[in-house]
Amino acid sequence: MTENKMVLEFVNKMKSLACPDEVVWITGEKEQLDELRVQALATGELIELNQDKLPGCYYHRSAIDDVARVEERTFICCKNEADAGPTNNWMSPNKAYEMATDIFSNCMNGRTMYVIPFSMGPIGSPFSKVGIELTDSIYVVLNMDIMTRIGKPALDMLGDSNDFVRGMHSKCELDPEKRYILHFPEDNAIWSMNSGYGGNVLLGKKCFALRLASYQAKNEGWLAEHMLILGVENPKGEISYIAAAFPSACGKTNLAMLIPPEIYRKKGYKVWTVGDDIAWLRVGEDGRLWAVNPEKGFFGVAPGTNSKSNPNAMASTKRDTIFTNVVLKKDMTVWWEGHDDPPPKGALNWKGESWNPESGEKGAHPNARFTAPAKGCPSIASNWEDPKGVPVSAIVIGGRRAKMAPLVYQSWDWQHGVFIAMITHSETTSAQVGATGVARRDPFAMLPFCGYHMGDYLRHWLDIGKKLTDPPKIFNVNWFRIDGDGNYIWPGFSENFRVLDWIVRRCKDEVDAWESVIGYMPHYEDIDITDIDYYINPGKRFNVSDLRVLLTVESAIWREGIPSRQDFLMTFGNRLPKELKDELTAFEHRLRLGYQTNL
Ligand code: OXD
Ligand code: MN
Repeated sequence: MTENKMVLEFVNKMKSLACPDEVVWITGEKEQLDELRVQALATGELIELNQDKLPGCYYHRSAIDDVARVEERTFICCKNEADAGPTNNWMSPNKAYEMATDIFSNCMNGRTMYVIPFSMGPIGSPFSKVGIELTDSIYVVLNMDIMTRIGKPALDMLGDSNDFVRGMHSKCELDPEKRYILHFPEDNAIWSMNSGYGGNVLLGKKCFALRLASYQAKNEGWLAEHMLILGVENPKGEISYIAAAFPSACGKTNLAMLIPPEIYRKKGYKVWTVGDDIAWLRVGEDGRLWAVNPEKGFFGVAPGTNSKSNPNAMASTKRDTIFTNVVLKKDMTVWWEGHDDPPPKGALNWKGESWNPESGEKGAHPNARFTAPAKGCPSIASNWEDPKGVPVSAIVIGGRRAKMAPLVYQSWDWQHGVFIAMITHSETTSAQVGATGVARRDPFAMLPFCGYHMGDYLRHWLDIGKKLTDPPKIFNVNWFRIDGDGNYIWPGFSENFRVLDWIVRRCKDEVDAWESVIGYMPHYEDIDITDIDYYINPGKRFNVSDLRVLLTVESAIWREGIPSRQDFLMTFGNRLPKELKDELTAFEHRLRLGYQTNL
């Protein structure tokens, strides 16, 4: 399929290590993928769903101890430990290769090695990059087909270049003790072993499009970010694009596919989806920041998705979708907690056991996923595959904070925006193994995904800002504040449009703001709460006093955070950009002075 010597050499080298019975090159042609699907159905790796109700849809169950990203077992293997920085696990490349060579040795005996050439980004776009993933999993091949542009076109785009990511994955024995996700940024290589969970094994996604790409982006002068991309169309037909970074399972997919509340729809507002998880961003010749979604599908969290929280995701998953770890109903359709339909009787839970909804046990795993093609999403932007990308007017940073962080605020400028992103806290979710609800600082939602020293990464952000003559404005949002009874104060979901509207109007200089200690805040009357729908708790009415709570800057609580912010910044040592240290000093000074009014 290719004459690229480096590609052939890589495949041969890995073949002699893993010793598969057979090597199959994935061309991307339908017949080949259909044939693989038949094989996966025969072994039980996939289960066919009801093709009348869910055409082209299949079901998969992972091993029960292999359901999320393993951050503790994810390593950046660069020569110099200091270059991985304080937020990454590090292993020396020699040790990592030695250990992994041992684990991979003969791991594909009796199996087939699939060679998947793939492009991250539209074929032919100047943003796009090629990878080759070797795997012994048909589930991986079929998911990569949904999530990336696979096969011959990717190889043709590569030509005889050596600029491709070398990805090696094997399920091996799915042994959690030997599960490792190893990144070699200096070799453009990823080795992933003993897992079958998407985030660990669809190497185009987190491993390449974020960890390796962020390293490449630093060297080549662009950005690879954990961001959704959406377009807000106003009644005049003007579209403003927003790129938004939120940690895993904090609603990026829902925000990317949002349908505006009725009062806005009636006026002619629309939201267009460009991407729901990853953005590659470059400085354009016009001095603006341009964004491309390098993926081709959505690997979304199923629980909580329904026709109220995300009708577009529901529609996207009606065909050609792979469901993982959800509930399998008797009629061979699927269900999860938070689904529109009532909990089904006589169904199997995500572990394949018969499940009684009254047992109190969850039927779907909280990190159960759907892999759905982006082109099936009703809100997909007509230009989502435009090779030149879309121009970004606003960057939004978000976290999941029960307290303190207000609904929305805006940075003074780019540098202050990078500072805000740096100190943003969020609580952990089920997308990663480990305790949920633990607050951690997660700069740009990149904590688990930055492939190099986070201090250098923040410096790179500052440098990019200097190249932009017309930079996006930077905002922070928090949809997750809770009241004294533990209920969410803000209704979220489509009602988040009310905040997006303020953001877009700020970008167009159409609305004023007041200066608080943390940044520019909206005046209450500028967030329209007319007919706001509190559907997650229909007994509750959202009113202006709730909005006041969400827009109050509690300086005293921000002040209490001073030591922890300082400690976090200290971890970057001398790689912390001086500008950000100065921002911290200025921020603390403002907090000590305690100036703030809500007027
Ligand atoms: C994801 C994640 O799958 O962030 O997108 O875990
Ligand atoms: Mn993600």
